[in-house]
Amino acid sequence: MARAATAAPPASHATAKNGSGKEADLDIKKLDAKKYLRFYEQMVHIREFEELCDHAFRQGTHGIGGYLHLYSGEEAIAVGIIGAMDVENGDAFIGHYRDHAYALAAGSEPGEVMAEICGKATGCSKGKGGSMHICDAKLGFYGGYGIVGGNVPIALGLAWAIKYRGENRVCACFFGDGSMNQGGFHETLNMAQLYKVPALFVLENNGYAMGTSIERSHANPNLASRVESYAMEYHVINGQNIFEVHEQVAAIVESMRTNPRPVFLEMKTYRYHGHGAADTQVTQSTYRSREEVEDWKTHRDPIRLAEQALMEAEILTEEERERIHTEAVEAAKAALKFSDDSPDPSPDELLTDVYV
Ligand SMILES: Cc1ncc(C[n+]2csc(CCOP(=O)(O)OP(=O)(O)O)c2C)c(N)n1
Ligand SMILES: [Mg+2]
Repeated sequence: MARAATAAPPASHATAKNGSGKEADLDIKKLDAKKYLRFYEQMVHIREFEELCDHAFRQGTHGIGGYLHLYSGEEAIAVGIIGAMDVENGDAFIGHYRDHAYALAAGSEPGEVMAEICGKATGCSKGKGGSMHICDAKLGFYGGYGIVGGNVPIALGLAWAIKYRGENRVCACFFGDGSMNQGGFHETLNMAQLYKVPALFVLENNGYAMGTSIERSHANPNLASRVESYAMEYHVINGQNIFEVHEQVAAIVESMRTNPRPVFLEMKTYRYHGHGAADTQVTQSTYRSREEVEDWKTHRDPIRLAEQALMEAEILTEEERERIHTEAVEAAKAALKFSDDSPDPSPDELLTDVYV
């Protein structure tokens, strides 16, 4: 039997007012202030890192070739969920191609992530993967993945290994709404539930797969409800609110350790940039209106929401806020400088670490 969702998802993502169903009733003052200050700081660092990536892509002189998919607007999901995982004890996670934030949230070196995006030898995949293939196995991050939905069956394998070895770990898998119409997604969910593997399936529902809205591509736009056909437990969460994301997911992850099972999360969210850096549709407004983008940025920005709540609770001061933003800008610049100063991969490396 599927457990009830924590909130009924709205029929239409784009018109949803708060990005989720019921808002969790959280007293910020009763939460771990230090932890949420760290999460806030991480989100600001990720935002500045990505905004600088966008700038560097457009300058065209830093070596970012081909693809660049930015996560701006969705930061509370990576930070809140990876923050609920036990990286030191080997929890695993795998993402899709919008993947810089997963590595940064887990604690990867920003310089190495930037160098990978720019194709440098010092990159975390030695410059051979690029933006879509950031990977840091020592932190349990099994990588970004370019094939839509292709990472979902791999997560099943990672979770199955945990179960087979009788370990107390969990595996999280991040993917977009576009993945849910792939065949492998459905085979995976069926098997995950059948074998009760400790897999957390994290749908980042940002309303669009490239330029196609979920209403145009999903026969049932109530996405979380689709996993009822696998009798899988699911929850719908406001992905813009770090407090809601983290508190709810931390409790779910802990319960998965004592009661191993797959759980599906639908995170309601929004991406600010175009699908990839080559997609300038935000300004051209061909598949979504400028007003819609502005509305999310103004009323549902994860950083702004966290900032307001932390300041109201007198956990964050204006001085601290300014310091965090300044340091984040400097850290992003330092990461780009590290990449700029790094060599290109040597031609001798062409056939190492790759399948031939
Ligand atoms: C199997 C496959 N089909 C098509 C593509 C081209 N493609 C790349 S991203 C994308 C959209 C996916 O959107 P979604 O899963 O919602 O993730 P988001 O970009 O919104 O984070 C498509 C169709 C691909 N990479 N892989
Ligand atoms: Mg999407």
